Amino acid sequence: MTTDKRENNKQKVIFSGAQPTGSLTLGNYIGAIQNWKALEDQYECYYSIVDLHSLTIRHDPKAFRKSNLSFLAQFLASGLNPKKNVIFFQSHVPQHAELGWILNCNAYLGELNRMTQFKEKSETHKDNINAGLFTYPVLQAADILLYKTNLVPVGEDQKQHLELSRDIAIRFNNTYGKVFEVPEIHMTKVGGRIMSLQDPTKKMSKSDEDANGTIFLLDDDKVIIKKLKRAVTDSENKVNFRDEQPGIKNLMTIHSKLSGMSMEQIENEYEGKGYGAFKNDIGEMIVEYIQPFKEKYNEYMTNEDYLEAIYKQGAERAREKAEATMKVVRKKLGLVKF
Ligand code: AQP
Repeated sequence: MTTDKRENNKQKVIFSGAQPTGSLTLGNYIGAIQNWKALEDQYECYYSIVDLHSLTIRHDPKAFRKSNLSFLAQFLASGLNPKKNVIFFQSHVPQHAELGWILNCNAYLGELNRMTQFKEKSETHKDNINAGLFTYPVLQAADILLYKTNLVPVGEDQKQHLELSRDIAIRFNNTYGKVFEVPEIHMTKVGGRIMSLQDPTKKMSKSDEDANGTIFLLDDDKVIIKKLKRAVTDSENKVNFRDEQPGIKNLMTIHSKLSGMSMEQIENEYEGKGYGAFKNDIGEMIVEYIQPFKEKYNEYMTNEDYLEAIYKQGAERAREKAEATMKVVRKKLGLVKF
């Protein structure tokens, strides 16, 4: 954050995060991270690698540590400027867990039971339906509310969780007096939900068992082209943006986000050309688009000292703001000051 931004206390606050599981997908990038960069000059921005959320899934600690640092490098490679944005690991700011507990005491079982992501994840991780998976959206509310966040740039899948954060903020403010801002969702008009290349009724996801459905930003170029070639389409053989052709609709969305072309322009461009050329062009477009990302990522990954300096500085800045909020929260709740 620049000094100007810190001095201007009217500056609106942005918070968003990503879980350091595996590596970023094209869905994460188009739906959320690509938009973050555009906000850094107008807002006070907090971007977190939400490592505590990843603990809801079983993991290998050694691989997890590597994945955490890799995510930091991926955030930076996406172009986020660490001077203008506060970039940090969630676990380095203990106030997240503290507020998470407090908000758990202000969230209802009934509302958590309605969360569709919990239902989906319980299906995928039948052997480990832990309490953390269930209360995950409350920790997410804490992540957001801790910074008195006004806007949360996320993909469409997070809409329901954000509604819950708003409800919890309103409930807390009404019960104990105003502390939190009630956050608004900030979503891209096109590309808020990029779908799996193998099942266009399902969102593209890091943890999809079928890796062919997901483009990872760190995939090899050849793998990307191959995944595009295998993408599920239909037998219409017409590039049209319509609900009856969900596979093509998804590919057109990706095309439009990367080329800047409208759906109509894309339809005209591929009229009479069939799907082969269309898929191949998108594959090449993705490869070209993420080339600079990959180069920067490789540079950052060779410099662990630099990564450490960034996350330490980010944690300090985040803690300062988080602690200021927690002081008020503790007082409102009647907890004795230490
Ligand atoms: N398919 C998607 N299309 C658009 N936006 C998406 N996001 C995720 N998938 C898509 C947005 O990316 C941001 C970071 O997501 P996350 O790391 O918190 O995890 P997630 O939403 O649970 O995404 P994944 O990829 O599906 O992860 P796993 O498989 O680990 O659960 C969020 O803003 C999200 O909306």
